[in-house]
Amino acid sequence: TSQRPRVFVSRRLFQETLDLIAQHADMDVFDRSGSPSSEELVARTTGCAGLIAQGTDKVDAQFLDQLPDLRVVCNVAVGYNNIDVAAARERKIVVTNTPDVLNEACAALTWGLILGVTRRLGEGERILRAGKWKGFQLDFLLGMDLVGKTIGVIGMGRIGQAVAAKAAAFGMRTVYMKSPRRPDEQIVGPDGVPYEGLSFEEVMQRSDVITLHVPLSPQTHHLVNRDSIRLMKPTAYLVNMARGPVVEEAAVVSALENGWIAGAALDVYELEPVVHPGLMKFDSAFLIPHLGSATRETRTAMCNLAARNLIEVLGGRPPVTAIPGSYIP
Ligand code: 8YV
Repeated sequence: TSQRPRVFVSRRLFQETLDLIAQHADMDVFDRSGSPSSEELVARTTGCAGLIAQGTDKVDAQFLDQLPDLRVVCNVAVGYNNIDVAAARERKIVVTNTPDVLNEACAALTWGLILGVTRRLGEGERILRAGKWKGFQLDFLLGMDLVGKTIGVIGMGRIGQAVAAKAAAFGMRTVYMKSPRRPDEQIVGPDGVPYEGLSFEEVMQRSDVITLHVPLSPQTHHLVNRDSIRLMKPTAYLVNMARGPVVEEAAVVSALENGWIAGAALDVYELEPVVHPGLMKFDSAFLIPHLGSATRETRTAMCNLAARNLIEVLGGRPPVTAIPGSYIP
């Protein structure tokens, strides 16, 4: 007799999020660790009006064609390169993401990556844990000062601006890549002073730290490649908190091998969870496993925002945070 919509939740969520969804829908939850295969994702979403998805669940035309009852897909991620937004729009399916709630967590850990690679934290910890520390030495594990240096933000959106907002606290000057779509836009820092907007090439050439915060799209795929990485100073560091394929990993390996750059700090990889074996060879690579938004507070907020989007759309109301270009009923 239940008229409640059915939904599939493709990963374990927090209990409070599940409780929220359960007030409004009958749900099936993928309750194992890991991810459902694409077959299982289709099978368990069949007959559902809603899907709570992860950034690694591929939601394309072929997937959607198998799910005629689907009305809304809610990504637990700000990135939505896993979703074919146009294909969803053609099928009148709403798609949502989780912007803003993760800005501070991602920005804070970007500074963690910057400090990690410029101050050689990974190397230091490995030496200490291996029992190889010989005691204080004036010339041991020397890094680079941030004060007085320039940080170059590629992708000055919500997360990029949250990163830039902390740069002055480290005594750094900020430059950023002007959006090719909005060349006249001025972006102002917390002190009311506009940051210096430059071309991609100028940012690569002038910065001591390059930090990437662009979405993955055909335009940004391998934006940092063999050619563009050669624009960087040999003393500069590359940081990627965006999406793996924005960087050609093989080019980073060559750059570390040949001393084209001083180091690289990566949170995301081209073929997660596979990491290019070449990167593992270099202490100048500081590598962490896709942890940008991974705090209890932020992940809870992301899951709850995805649930709110689901509930709003299934209740016949507009979503809270639709992906740009989404169908809106
Ligand atoms: C997601 C992320 O949790 O928000 C994003 O875009 O990269 C992460 O915070 C991850 O994509 C899994 O959905």
